[in-house]
This record gives sequence, structure tokens and C-alpha cells, in this order.
Amino acid sequence: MSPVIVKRARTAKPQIERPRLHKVILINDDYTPREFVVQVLKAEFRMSEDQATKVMLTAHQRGVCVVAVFSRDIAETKATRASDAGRAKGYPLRFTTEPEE
Ligand code: NFA
Repeated sequence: MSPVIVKRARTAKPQIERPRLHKVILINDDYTPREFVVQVLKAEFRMSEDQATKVMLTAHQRGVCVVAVFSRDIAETKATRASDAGRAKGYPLRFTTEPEE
């Protein structure tokens, strides 16, 4: 039986780009209680009390704080869920997303 010869393609490898990660950003406001922000961060982003308190305080002092990075889909879902948790209580708490450079 004659051997099958498999030729390697000589074309250049297509350069596959990794999908960009997206940041979830916590935005400060004047109305949402600090303790509630901490609760949401713990529940939605699985943070410890300590981590959540640091993120909350950074947003409180600087206006915004990056909470975490995820694939775009997960980032958007978490930002929406966390913002909805605030709205359900009548708070203006807001999380947004933004692609990493
Ligand atoms: N600035 C809010 C307050 O003083 C707390 C807060 C922190 C709200 C971070 C939203 C984001 N009660």
C-alpha cells in the first residue's frame, strides 16, 4: 500500500487575538449606604469583608474603583446584577464595564 503523504501548509499562521478582558467599575454616589455597597460586592463578586470594604472606600474617596476583570459577557452580567441589587432598594448604586487596553 502506498504511504499517505500529509503536507504541512506553508501559509502563515493566522494570528489569533485573545478576547479582551473587561473591567467592572464601581461608581461612587452620595446616597447608597456604605454597608450596602459592601454587601453587594461580597455577594456578586465573592469578596471578603476586607476586600469589599477597601474597594468601597476607594470608590468613595476617588469616585471610581475597578472591582475585577472578566470576559466581556461575565463583566456585563455582573455589573447589571450588582446595579439591579441597588435599584431594587431604591439606591442609585451603579457599576459599569470598560475594556482593558
Ligand atoms: N458615598 C457613599 C456614602 O457615603 C458610599 C458609596 C461608596 C456609594 C461607593 C457607592 C460607591 N454613603
